[in-house]
Amino acid sequence: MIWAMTRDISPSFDQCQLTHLPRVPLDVERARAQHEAYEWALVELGCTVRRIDAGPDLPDSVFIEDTAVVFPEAAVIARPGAATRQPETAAVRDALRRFGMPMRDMAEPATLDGGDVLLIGRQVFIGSSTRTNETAVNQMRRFLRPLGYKVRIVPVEGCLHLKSAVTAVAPDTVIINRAWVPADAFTGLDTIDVDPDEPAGANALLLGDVVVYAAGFPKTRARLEDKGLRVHVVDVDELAKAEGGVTCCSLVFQT
Ligand code: CIR
Repeated sequence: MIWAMTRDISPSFDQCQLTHLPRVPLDVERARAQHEAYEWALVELGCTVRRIDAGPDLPDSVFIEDTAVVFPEAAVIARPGAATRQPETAAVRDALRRFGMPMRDMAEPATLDGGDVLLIGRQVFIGSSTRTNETAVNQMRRFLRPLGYKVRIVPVEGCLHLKSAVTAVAPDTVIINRAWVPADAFTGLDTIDVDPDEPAGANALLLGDVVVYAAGFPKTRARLEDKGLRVHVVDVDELAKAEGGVTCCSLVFQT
């Protein structure tokens, strides 16, 4: 069974953290409608969605990807880099525990947002960003080496997370904005560049052989489709005003 854990949008969503975008008014109801449509897209693509309640005082809690990284063997509970986001992990830990999976907790002074972790096969790329530090990378290495994963640290600049700059669109292919992340970190994989007019277009959620992708990047979408990839478009522009994308609104895992 493929699960997608999501989290409701908080009534305090408009107080979200922002790093690279100016603060603009957020329409919480519109964001809710887009979030629900996103959940239905995941259902259509074969996921069983489990939505957990929002924290009323946790503005960014909809961006559940940042609170944990779920590997087939164990879940790692993150320690988000923004202090306001650290209380988000408790409810996610409880929800994941119900699946009976082994759990590991990142420990202070490590900080890591799940948006900085890109898993491709047995390779784990971790973005060194404003949210994720080297201590976290070392802790991940200690958790993951015995499981046979190779951990690689990748510098990220100009955007929030590693997965703002690069994500997988097929088992051996990434979509990338090489202005934000060095492409040579991904040698051995095929790369598709974002269209220069769409720098934020590198965030895609690969579900089986379908790429879930934001409607806001039509030129980059054409590049994906030209490569023969199946793309399922979702409209998430209200969530994007809070610096969210398609990966960050779910934790997808298999049991
Ligand atoms: C934040 O700054 O933490 C949120 N406003 C956005 C988080 C987006 N997360 C992600 O892309 N993984």
